[in-house]
Amino acid sequence: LQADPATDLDVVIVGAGFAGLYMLHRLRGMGFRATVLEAGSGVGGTWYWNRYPGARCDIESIQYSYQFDDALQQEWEWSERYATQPEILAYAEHVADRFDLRRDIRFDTRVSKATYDEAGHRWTLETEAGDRVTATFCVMATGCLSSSNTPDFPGRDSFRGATYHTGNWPHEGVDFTGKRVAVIGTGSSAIQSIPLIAEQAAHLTVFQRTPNYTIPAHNAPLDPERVRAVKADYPALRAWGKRMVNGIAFHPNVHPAKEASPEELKREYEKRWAEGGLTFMGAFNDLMLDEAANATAAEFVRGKIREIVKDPETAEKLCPTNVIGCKRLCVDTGYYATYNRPNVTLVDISGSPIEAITPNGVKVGGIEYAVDAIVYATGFDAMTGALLKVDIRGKGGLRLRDKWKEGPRSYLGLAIAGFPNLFTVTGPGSPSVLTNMLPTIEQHVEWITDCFGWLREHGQDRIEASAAAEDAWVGHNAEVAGTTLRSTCSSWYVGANVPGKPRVFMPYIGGFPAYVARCDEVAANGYEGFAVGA
Ligand code: NA7
Repeated sequence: LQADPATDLDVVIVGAGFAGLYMLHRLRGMGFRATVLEAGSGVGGTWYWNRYPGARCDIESIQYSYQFDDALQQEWEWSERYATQPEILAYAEHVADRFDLRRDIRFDTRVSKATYDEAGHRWTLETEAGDRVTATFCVMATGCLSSSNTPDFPGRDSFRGATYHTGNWPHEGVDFTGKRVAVIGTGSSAIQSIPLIAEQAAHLTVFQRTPNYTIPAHNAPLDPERVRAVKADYPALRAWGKRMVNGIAFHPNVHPAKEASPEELKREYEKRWAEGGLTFMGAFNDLMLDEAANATAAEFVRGKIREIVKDPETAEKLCPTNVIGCKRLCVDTGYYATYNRPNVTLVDISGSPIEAITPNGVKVGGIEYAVDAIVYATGFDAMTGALLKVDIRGKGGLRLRDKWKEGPRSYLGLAIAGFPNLFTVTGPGSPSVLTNMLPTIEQHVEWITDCFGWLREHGQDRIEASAAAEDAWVGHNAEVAGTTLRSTCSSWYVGANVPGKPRVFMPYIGGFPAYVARCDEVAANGYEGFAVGA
């Protein structure tokens, strides 16, 4: 590879979350010169920013971790079944220190523009501070849920109290003691934070546009016996996860709900509810394929809500009516029971949206709810938001924002036609958010870095996805998305939470094994679907 004399970089990586950290480590090991540009003051990405009370991963800690280094996975000790944000952040920091990564990460550096120079085959990245970095390759490791979404309610800035977004929480924490608090939104972030905010606040008012299904986490300290058993053969657990559509090692039921008796349905759902977590959707194999089958799982959860929540009116408001698992299932600790507290009020805004934020609070249906603090748990401009915040310009000055006007298009979720030498980790078109993110990140990083190694071996320094390969991948994505119930509701998977965002099912839903097989096949065939040159 040609090194730029000014910056001497082969690869510039944007983002120091789990993707950027491993990318840097692996590139170094291969002898490439790489630097990471990171907007935050520390590593961890999602886990650096999302510091709201109760923030946890909804994948078990023993599986939500790197596997590229056996000593790391053997030595690191998770304390709970589902790790908290501080513990995951500590893990990211440990990885950065263990592999001495920080010396090649520029913190507090937000990238504003990335431009491809066709003649020189190089990318130039500009930062908000006006610095420039050039490199042969640019890897966007900017995350899927990293660009927060705050609805533009009328009067939003007139509020006199404190305002927070779950995805951008103050590092020093927030004390809600004695305060009247509003939480807007009932997605995963709200569902995790509401029980803890309710314990502190004088009064909590939750504004719910769409109720969500959530399954108890049954979180607990990790059983040392289980940890010992896993660590005795960690590769076996990892390999099992990789055989699963969602990249998580678990036991899905191979039988359809449609053929189960009412007793069998109840037994299986009770068992999964008692186990807790996302694997609830593995209760039967047709839950995401057949509406009638899905309805049996949905009705079971509604039954649980009605059992837990004492006030029948509140319970009904909390009961979702849409397909279960269409939006990402939530995993909670004491969420529904929180509505039994005398200091918690649920306001259903499904029929009457928030009219305005006033100096005193939130106004809905002509009623003003006076509060001291507003928590926006309103989610993210998912998958494309962080990429499009950067003004990315490819061949002929083509802007990614223009290319993706009708929705994101990519080849394998890794590369984009018209944007040579640019790669995205967990980009739209990759299975990313539908899988256990860590193994998916590792697969992407290994595929991309192997590609760089292959180019070097072949004396090449230019690679671009062809429009035909991209079209075929986008078509295949749409086709598989159409086969499941997952694309049928208004979720962030289809960009529905951001007004004006084109409705496209963004992640690849064909499953982790099928995706890996396709990526491997492309590489084995000399990077089929890519144009390669020097
Ligand atoms: P989500 O899951 O996108 O949830 C955002 C919530 O905010 C959701 O309940 C939305 O209601 C609500 N929302 C968004 N805009 C508005 C407006 N304008 N008015 C009222 N309510 C609104 O984000 P999270 O941060 O909770 O979780 C993101 C992912 O992180 C999650 O899936 C896990 O993978 C981890 P809506 O449902 O759109 O009606």
